[in-house]
Amino acid sequence: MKPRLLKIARLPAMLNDALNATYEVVEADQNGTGVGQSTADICAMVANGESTVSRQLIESLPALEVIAVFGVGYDGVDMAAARDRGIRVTHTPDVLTEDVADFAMALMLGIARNLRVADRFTRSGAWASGPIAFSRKVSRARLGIIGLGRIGAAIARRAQGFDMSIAYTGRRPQDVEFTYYASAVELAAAVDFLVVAVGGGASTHHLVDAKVLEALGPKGYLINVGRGSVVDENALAQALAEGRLAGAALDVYENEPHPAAALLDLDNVLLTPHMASATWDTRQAMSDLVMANLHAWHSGADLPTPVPE
Ligand code: NAP
Ligand code: 8YV
Repeated sequence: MKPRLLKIARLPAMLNDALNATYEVVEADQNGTGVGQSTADICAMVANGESTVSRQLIESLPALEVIAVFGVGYDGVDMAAARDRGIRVTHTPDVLTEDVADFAMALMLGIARNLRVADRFTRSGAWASGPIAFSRKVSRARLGIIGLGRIGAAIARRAQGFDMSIAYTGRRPQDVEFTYYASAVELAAAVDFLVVAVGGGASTHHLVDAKVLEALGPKGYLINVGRGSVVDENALAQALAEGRLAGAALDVYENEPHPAAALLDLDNVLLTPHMASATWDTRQAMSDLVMANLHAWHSGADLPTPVPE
């Protein structure tokens, strides 16, 4: 008989196929609701960056031993509850870093150079009535990165190719050539483009609030490829609508899959559906890593990529 696994994420076919070959897969929504009554022998779970694995869900699964997150961010998992039960948690670091950094650059260029408006302008025929309005130069601008981790550092490397000056904030300065600011407000005041590359959780909740947006100012741009919870989305929508911020490009939101309604009609906003790591190559690599972690857990071997805590 196949072991039973709970899946609380929409996963690519390549991973679904691999899971189905080894497990009897039980499905529920991204919070684990709808899992039904027969939970007693579920021993493994697969979640993703949009899932919430609450203490209540963990406690409802008495045989659960491992949670494999299809993604690097595991802020959705109640780690204290997992620890209390001795449940192992794994994630997929490194394999997605390049794609997410590439996408951050795409968002930065896209919003600064007004690609969304330009596409509509070209298609609608408005071009025949005159040229499009000027946009904002990215090369040699000042970039600020919140969270100089794997992804933040990869963004910095790409930005060096654009001759941008680079500054960052984090919990502590690192041994790097970039300028460190102790707070997000100080960083925001010193840059043109502020990129969020930090994960979610209590310590980063609304790290980008009204004060940070004010410091970034009417010529500043915010890009978020980290987590929606890091940015106060209502404060952001207000600042954008009132011209107190030049623009924003967001891949992640406080309440996915529902961006704040106030953002939807604004032209100075570029919105994408949490897709920064969604290329064929990377999704294959993430799928392989999820399976490698599950196989290792199953055979009692060392887990390839346990979460660091
Ligand atoms: P990482 O290597 O752990 O980097 C996170 C960085 O954030 C670390 O350098 C850390 O630096 C900093 N940090 C942590 N807590 C902080 C705090 N309270 N205040 C300020 N800085 C803090 O992780 P990663 O692989 O780069 O991934 C980062 C995040 O990107 C993930 O957690 C996930 O949320 C997000 N992500 C999004 C997508 C997407 O599809 N949009 C895809 C992949 C990942 P210090 O320790 O020096 O503070
Ligand atoms: C994925 C992510 O899109 O790695 C993360 O933390 O948020 C993304 O890579 C996500 O896990 C799939 O939903």
